[in-house]
Amino acid sequence: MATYRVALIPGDGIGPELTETTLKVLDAVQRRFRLRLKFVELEAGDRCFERRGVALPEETIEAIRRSHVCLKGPVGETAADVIVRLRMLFDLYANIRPIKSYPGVPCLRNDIDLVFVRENTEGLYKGFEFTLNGVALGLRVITRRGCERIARKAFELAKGRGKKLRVTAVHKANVMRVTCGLFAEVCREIAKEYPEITFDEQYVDAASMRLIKEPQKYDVIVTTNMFGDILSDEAAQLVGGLGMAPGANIGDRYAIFEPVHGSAPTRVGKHTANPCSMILAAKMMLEWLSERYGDPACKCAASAVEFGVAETLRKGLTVPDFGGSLKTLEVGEAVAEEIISFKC
Ligand code: GGG
Repeated sequence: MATYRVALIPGDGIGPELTETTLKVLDAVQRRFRLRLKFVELEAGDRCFERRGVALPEETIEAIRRSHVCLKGPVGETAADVIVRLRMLFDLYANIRPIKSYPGVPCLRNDIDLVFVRENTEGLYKGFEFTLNGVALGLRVITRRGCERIARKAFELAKGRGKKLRVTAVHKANVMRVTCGLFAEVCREIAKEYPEITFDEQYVDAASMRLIKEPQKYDVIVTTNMFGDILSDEAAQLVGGLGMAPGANIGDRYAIFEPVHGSAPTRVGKHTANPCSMILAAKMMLEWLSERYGDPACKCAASAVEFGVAETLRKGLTVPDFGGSLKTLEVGEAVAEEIISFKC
């Protein structure tokens, strides 16, 4: 039976509540399937900064390096010092954010199933910002290599999903002719390697509108860093909000899984936050482990977690935001129960 070392960062705000809940789910996974997860709890984020004057300590970075994978809760004001930095340090160039409607969740339509493939290490989030003679400047970095690898990731993902076989590149090449121009040009080039996949392009402003008008038409959306961050929050609202939005930061060697949202400080201690974002991030983590290590137990476990989430939502076993009466941790317990009876 395989054992995986998981670097675990509970984070800030509602992060520890979501982490405790997700651990309940992963405990059921280990009881039901032939796999072991050895968690190594690590510090990072606002609380860590307040206590130690550093948001991302060296030992956290080193522990992630020594782990098979990392599962991270949300962090607050220090997001740029933690997750944005980790993406650069570990070259986690692909930010995968699925947007999917689940039965029982109040959402715009019940047939939404799309995924954002957001470039994660370049663009305006590179952090090249400075002031010069009273003028604040930010550099937007777009490289051919960065565009090639994210575009290829998007096409490979579309092929693997085998659904609508469509990749939509979202950019603003009519205005940002050089940076978005390069991104669009490279996406078109890579599209030629995948003749079985329909490729189209949309300007980011039009895409933000069409996401609301006809979200069911999208399959895989590939885009640059900041556009992807903004559009994926917008799209999450179509399927019930950020509580339903998991995310993966993936490179060639390392991967970090997290809920898309922030630390929601105003909700701390109420125990009403929807934990599905982090539970579904754990499902993505199991999927990645299954692919990376060729482990069928992880694949079954990932399916079980998604089944558990879908079943509990369908039965109304959810938090008050979705009309249920469960606390955050109780949602995890309900998902865990479904996992124990899941047939792979
Ligand atoms: N709007 C959701 C949120 O606050 N997410 C945390 C965040 O800002 N993460 C940085 C990123 O994903 O680039």
